[in-house]
Amino acid sequence: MTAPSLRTSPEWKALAKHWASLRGTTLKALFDGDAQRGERLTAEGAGLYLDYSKNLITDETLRLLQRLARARGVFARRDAMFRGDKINETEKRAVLHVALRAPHGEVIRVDGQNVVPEVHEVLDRMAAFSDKVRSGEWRGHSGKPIRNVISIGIGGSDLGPVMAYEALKHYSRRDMTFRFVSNVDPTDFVEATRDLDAAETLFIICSKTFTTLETLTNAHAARDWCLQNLGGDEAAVAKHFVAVSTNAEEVEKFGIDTANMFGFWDWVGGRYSMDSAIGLSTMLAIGPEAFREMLAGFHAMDEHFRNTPAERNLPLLMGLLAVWYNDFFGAQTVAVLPYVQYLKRFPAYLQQLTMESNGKHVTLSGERAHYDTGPIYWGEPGTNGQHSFYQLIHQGTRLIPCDFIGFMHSLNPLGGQHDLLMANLIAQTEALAFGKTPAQVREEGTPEWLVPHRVCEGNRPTNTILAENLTPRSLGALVALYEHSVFTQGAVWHIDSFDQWGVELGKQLAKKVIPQLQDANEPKLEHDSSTNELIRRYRAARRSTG
Ligand code: G6Q
Repeated sequence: MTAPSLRTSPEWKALAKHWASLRGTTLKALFDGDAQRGERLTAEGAGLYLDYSKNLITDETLRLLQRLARARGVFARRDAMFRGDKINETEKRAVLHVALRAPHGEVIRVDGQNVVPEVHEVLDRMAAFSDKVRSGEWRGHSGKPIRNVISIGIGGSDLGPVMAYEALKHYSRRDMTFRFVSNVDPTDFVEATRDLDAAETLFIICSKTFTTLETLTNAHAARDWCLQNLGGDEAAVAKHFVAVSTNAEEVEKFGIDTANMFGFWDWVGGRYSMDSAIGLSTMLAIGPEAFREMLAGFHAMDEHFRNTPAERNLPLLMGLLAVWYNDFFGAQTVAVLPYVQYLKRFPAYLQQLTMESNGKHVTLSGERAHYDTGPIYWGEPGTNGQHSFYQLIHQGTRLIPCDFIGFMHSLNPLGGQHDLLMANLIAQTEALAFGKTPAQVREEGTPEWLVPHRVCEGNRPTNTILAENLTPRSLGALVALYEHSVFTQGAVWHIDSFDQWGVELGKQLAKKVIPQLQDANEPKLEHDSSTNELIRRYRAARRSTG
């Protein structure tokens, strides 16, 4: 079925007209006109508080955005996802990361089969394994307990685990070392292992397909390193390697006992897999109980997304606001600014979640999308970013909607530092919204020639997301919030948020270039002149270093 064109739909046209009518409206005027705005335009769910009052919206905007969501079938598509329908149409797969955190007893069917018991079976095996490793019962080849865990994976099999490990470090086993290797750049592996004792090191090879070049290359490097350092006995592999994959055959070929393989399913997309067995490193770090707490946080947000009316539905609101700025204001990016050092890898994680999901220019019906889809997500923790790129957000020529994320309590209280941190978060949203007028600048005694430089126009929209504490549970809820916001955006745009065909081409071409770099004989190069020359230069340099 061909979807009705988004831009010509009455709901879109109404929003375009409404957007034009808002021109000139300031956040100051909106707040002046409604003393309760900062309390009214807020919502809570799954332990998170969202203040979306500092957005360039009115009640009418919200009404029209919700109407758009309905007309675009967002709610029907959401229900189809939770039901296990194959909404990843280009790969003909169900999209069921929500099943990964479904409690015992829930029934979610894929091709007639309830998948929830399988999910719990894997979770239980992960828990049993984690307990063994954490207690020291699991021994390495030479009889030593495991003290180091290295997770090898890339993309969706790496970014989530890295982010979760950093985010939940406070809850992790501090007497164990956790590292992550993703890049095919040998430096990544060498630096991760240089000071470790192989006898105490466990590798988790995380690869859904178990065919990914980078991961398999690093996994082989790990095996060689282990064998070299453990006397060359192949039997060591069974004690120092486990796999997380959907591909038992390839795992076995690599030499990992499939008894030490933790499975997941084709209905879990890589970038939606940190709460599957791909999160085994997270479980080893924080323990099975805390991991289940994280799943409970995810699930609480799933339930919120599924059951809460549109006007109080956090992911829906955030997704629709992202559409609003992306398509009507022409905003190209969204900044995500966590005011918590533990979330330093959260923006990198979100980059993949958002941009691999919604970076599509073709709709589900195969037509070119005549509107902008996925914005660029980026960010850094506050307050660091304030001393770096915030200048552009405050005074640049581009509109950058920002998500500020903060927690009421610090996990590492130190004097009044947490107050300073949170004061900065709150003050930034105030400064971005209301700015500083020329009159205010003059009042400070600023010479006239400097006045324009010091004026901040304001009207920079922000969301503020607050939770009590950074815990496994609140992290789960936060990640699910963004997952479902991404879903909402993709559903409005009628794109497949769950495929990633665009990443294939580069991989295919690299496969052709590899032998051309390594060939002992001069290869016949038939690329464009730039690519040919880059290959020649690299070959020449490679020859000169022997
Ligand atoms: C994520 C993508 C991609 C994938 C990696 C690793 O949604 O599909 O980032 O996770 O390419 O793939 P494997 O897990 O199969 O090694």
